[in-house]
Amino acid sequence: MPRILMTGASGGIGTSLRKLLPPIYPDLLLSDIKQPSDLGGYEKFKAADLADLAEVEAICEGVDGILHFGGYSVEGPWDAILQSNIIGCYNLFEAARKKGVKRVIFASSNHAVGFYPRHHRIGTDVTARPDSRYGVSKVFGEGVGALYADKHGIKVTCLRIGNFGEAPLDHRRLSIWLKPEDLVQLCRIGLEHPDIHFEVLYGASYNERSWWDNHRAYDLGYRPTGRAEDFREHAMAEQAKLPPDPVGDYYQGGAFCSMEFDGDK
Ligand code: 15L
Repeated sequence: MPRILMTGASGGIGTSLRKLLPPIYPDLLLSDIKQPSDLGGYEKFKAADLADLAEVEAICEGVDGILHFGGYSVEGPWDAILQSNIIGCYNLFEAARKKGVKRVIFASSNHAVGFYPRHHRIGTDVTARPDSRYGVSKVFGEGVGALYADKHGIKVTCLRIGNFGEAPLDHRRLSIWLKPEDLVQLCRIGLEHPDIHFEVLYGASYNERSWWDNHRAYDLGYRPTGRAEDFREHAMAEQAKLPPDPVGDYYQGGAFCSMEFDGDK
């Protein structure tokens, strides 16, 4: 039975996956800088600060595969991004190498490519166009993942996650929504598929308005069950409550693009 480590266990994605993963991976070790407030007696948890290599090595001991959801999950001050997503991500891969971890799933983000316009359909092989310091850190993470796959033989899957949740929240999220159960499928592909060396996949459900060519995920067996259009009315009603955002509404990354924006469209 493989031992799986999930970082970011107290975050949004981690909180949801803590409930969905145990039937598939009963030997699940949870980690975060702080313990989840509702930790169950049956759950195993070890705290670690990603910015501290020794602490990260300690949680990687005896682990077969890592789901790396830890780190700063939105745009933020440079120092916070630097500690959690740059140093923290490097530490995660380096600790994995030292401890002989075979597979890593890295939670990348749509914000690694957020400055592609919405009318531009992109695959996973496009040049990075990050829309924020956060997006830059995700490009960095994909780069570190590629290095550790090619140089050290770790099987790495980077998931450019759209918007994770029970339902798409607005017009933009109809294109990028990711249902929790579909993320579980993608994690399983990364942890189990025999053909993985280094992959970048989009973390999106079956969204008719998608801007992304995610055929590689489908080739690896991905069959999403979430359909964003089933929530269209609700998402559009929520969109109607939002003020217009000429920059954010033009680019894939939405408000991450318009934040601090003083460029030219
Ligand atoms: C992300 O990468 C963030 O983690 C999440 O909070 C959302 O902002 C999401 O992208 C999104 O683009 O909607």
